[in-house]
Amino acid sequence: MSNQIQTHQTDIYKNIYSGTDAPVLTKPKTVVKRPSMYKVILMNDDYTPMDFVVYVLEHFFNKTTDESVLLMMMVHNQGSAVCGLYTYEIAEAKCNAVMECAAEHGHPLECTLQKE
Ligand code: TYC
Repeated sequence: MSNQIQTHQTDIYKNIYSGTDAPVLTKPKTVVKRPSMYKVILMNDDYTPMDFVVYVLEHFFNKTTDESVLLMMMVHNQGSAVCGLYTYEIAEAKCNAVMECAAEHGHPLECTLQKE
């Protein structure tokens, strides 16, 4: 998605006549919108080893080992947890990278995106 910075230019250099015949240039209105943010949600399953989930949280979400263990246990006990908030492209890339890495190691670990 390339809408991180959207310019909205309705009146591009509209000519306004100012009493005389001389044209006056007005500045275009530029509106900068914040990009939408997406939660990456890690899902529990019965098969992925706990230490693999800790590894994933450390390596893909830049968590410390302590944070990763806590978050992994939260997913294990509650079914899911948010492990990061990113713009769409980054959230999607993280999600795909995690599931690809898990599949390469034979684990069914899944994560999903949820718009903030
Ligand atoms: N429930 C898994 C187990 O008991 C551990 C696990 C935790 C799996 C978090 C996935 O996202 C997950 N081995």
